[in-house]
Amino acid sequence: MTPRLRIAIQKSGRLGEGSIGIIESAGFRVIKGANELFYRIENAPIDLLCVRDDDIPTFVEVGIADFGIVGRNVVEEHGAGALTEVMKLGFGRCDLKIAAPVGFSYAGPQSLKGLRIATSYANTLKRFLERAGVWAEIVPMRGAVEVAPRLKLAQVICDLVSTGATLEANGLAAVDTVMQSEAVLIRSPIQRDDPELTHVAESVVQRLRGVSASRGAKYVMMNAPKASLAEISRILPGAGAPTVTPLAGREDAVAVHAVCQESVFWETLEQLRAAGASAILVLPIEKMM
Ligand code: PRT
Ligand code: ZN
Repeated sequence: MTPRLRIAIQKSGRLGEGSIGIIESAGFRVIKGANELFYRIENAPIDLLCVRDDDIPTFVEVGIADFGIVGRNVVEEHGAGALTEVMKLGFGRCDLKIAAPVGFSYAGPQSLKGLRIATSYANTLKRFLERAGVWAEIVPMRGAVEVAPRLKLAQVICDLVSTGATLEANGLAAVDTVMQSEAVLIRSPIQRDDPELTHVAESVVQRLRGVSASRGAKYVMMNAPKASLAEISRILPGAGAPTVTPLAGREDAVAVHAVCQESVFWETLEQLRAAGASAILVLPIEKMM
């Protein structure tokens, strides 16, 4: 039987869809068969191992999976050890934050001294407190951390926050950030000695890099007075040197094309217009390598 590469992904939950989405955007066709543990990739020797997110670092570490897609927060809590973070994938963004009842006076980690802090991220919090040289009592919880202060289980919590709605609904406010997180691709320290698999692994990395680079990136075109080229380059978000080409019959103006790595907002277009640009087009980019 020809060997197949394995990528561990979250079975369901917040990262499940995004993980399958990015793999499909990379041109790998996912077949969800009757087997709930494995999904097959139809057009490459790859299987997706669908598990709980907390188990992904272990599976990748011991080489049961060659790659994993998981929140950086989960890797950090597990301990990165020999795992390599290959790249950020641009979805599942959230922050691990310290939050306290509204009105709590916080002047840095020192304010946590001697308090009880409820969290599902005991290891990560412990390292944060150690770095700050602060001792506090960590109260480990599996879930519903946000109710701990109301139940007098802890004065403060350390939990993931994305919109902040959960904190607000529980009368809490974020006071500090322990770490920023998003879905990342991790790679096993155990390389399988098979040239075909090495080739497939490289293709996975290259294609995912291309997909995450092209997401959010836009191709921007416009006509612009030669005199405002410098200003226009400055306004274009995350663009390298733009391509500048002559416009037929126009001495004073040029066509400007640029790939913008960051979001292009209406405000950006207004600024470009104010700088003299006209006929501005913003196009999506499908693939990038
Ligand atoms: O079953 P399994 O163990 O696989 O899943 P799980 O329940 O442990 O994890 P899941 O699916 O909830 O989250 C998976 C990953 O999504 C996390 O490890 C993070 O990397 C990422 N992520 C992104 C989040 C959030 N945003 C998030 N908001 N994970 C959890 N939350 C929770 C948070 O814990 C809090 O309860 O959402 C609530 C806060 O959200 P807001 O929007 O109110 O701020
Ligand atoms: Zn989990």
